[in-house]
Amino acid sequence: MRFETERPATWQACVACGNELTEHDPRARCPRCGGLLEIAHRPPGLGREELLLRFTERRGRGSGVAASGVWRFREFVLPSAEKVVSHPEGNTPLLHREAIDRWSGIGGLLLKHEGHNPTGSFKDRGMTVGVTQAVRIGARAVACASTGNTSASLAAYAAQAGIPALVLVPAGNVASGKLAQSLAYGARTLLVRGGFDDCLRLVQEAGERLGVYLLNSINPFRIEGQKTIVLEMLEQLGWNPPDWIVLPAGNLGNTAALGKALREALAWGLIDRVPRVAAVQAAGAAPFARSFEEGFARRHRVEPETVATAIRIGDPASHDRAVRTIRETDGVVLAVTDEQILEAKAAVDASGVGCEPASAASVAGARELARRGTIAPGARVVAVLTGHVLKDPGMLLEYHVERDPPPPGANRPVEIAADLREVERVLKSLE
Ligand code: AN7
Repeated sequence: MRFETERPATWQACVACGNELTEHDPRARCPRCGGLLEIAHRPPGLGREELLLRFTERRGRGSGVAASGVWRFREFVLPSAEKVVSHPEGNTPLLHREAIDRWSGIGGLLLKHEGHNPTGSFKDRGMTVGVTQAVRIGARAVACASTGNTSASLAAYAAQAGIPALVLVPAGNVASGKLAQSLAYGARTLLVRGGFDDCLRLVQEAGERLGVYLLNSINPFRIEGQKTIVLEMLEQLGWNPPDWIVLPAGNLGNTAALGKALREALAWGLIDRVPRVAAVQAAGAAPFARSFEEGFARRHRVEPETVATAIRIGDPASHDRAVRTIRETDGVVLAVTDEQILEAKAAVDASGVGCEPASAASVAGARELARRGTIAPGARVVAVLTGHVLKDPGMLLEYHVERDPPPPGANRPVEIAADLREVERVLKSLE
C-alpha cells in the first residue's frame, strides 16, 4: 500500500520494493517481498536553528529521559513516542589523546566513545528505541541473536520494561563480560552450537512462527536510535562535519544507521556536506570488504574467524543498506588483521582510554588508511569506539597474563610477599 492522504509523522517503507507500513506494524520484514524495512519521517517543519537549539536545550535538563543522547534528537528518531524506555543513554564523549595520534599517524584523531553507554556499548542507543516500540505494540516477549553486546543491551532494556527476553548467542564465542551481563539482567540465554549467522537465522524463524518481537538490527527502530551517534558527534563538532568517520563493521546495522543519519542531516539542512565513511572489518570476517573490492558487484558469505568476537559475522544482514552508505558518502571498506586490531587495542588501552577488541578495528583501520594515503595528511577524522574495555576481560588476561612468550605490550602482574622491600624493588624498576 501507499499512503494516499496526508502522511503520518512516521511510517515504515520497504527498502527493496517501496511498500509502506504503518509505524505500529510489528512485522520484521516487508510482507510483500521479504525486504528490509526502513523508518521514514515527515520533516519536522522547523528551521535549522530552532531544531539545533532544541537538541542542546534538552541536554541541559539533567539526567532525565528528555536529556538522553537519543531522545533529545527525537524529531529524527521517533517523534510520536510518548512513554519511552530510557536508561538514559548516549551523551558519550568525543576524546582526544596525543598518544593515539602518535600511534595512528593522524593528528587530532577524535574518538567517539560509545563504551560510555549504560551497558557499555553503542547498542543501547538502538535498544532504547527498539524496546520502546516493543512496549507500544504490546509485545509479549522480545528476542535477538547476538555476538554479545546486543544481547547485553536487550537484557537490560527488557528488564526495565518488564518484558521477557530471549537471547541467542554462539556457544563459546561470546566475550565473558557480555555473557555475564545477559545473565545478570535476567534474559533467558541460549548458547547455540553454531555461529552468529546460525543464531540470526534461528531467531528470525522464531519471530515468524512463535510471535516474539525481533530486536536485531534488521529492526528499523533500532537503526533510528543508532543514528544519534552521528547527530551527537556532529553537534560536538559544532555541526562542522569531519572529513572521515571510521567505524568497525560486522552485521552492518551501524554502517547503515550512520549513512541514514548523514542523508537526513543533509536533507534537513543541519549540515552542508557529508563526511566519507570508512567501514572496517576483521580480515577473517570480511565479506563486505571483499564485495567493496569488486565494486559491490555481488554479496559474499564467509566462514568467519577473528579475535574480535563482536564482529565475527560471515553473512551481514544489513548488506544492502550499508552499500548505500558507502556509495552516498564516497566511502571505503577495508579489512585489518587480528594482529593490527590487537596492536591498536593495546595503543588505545595504554592511552588510558580503553576499548573492546572490535572497537579497536576502527583505530587500526584509520591508521591503515592514513598509511595508504587514502586519509590525507591534515584530514579531520573521528573513529567510533563501539564498546567498553571491560567487555572482554578474558582476552585481556590471555594477552597480558597467560600468553607465552609475552607479546611486546604485555603488562604482567607481579606477585610479591607482603613486604615493603619488595614494593620498593618494583618501584625502582619503573624509574
Ligand atoms: C563492539 O551484539 O552484532 O556492523 O550482536 O558489538 O552494526 O553489527 C555487535 C556488533 C562493532 C559491529 N563493535 O556493528 C551484536 C553485534 C562492537 C559490536 C559491532 C558490534 P554492526
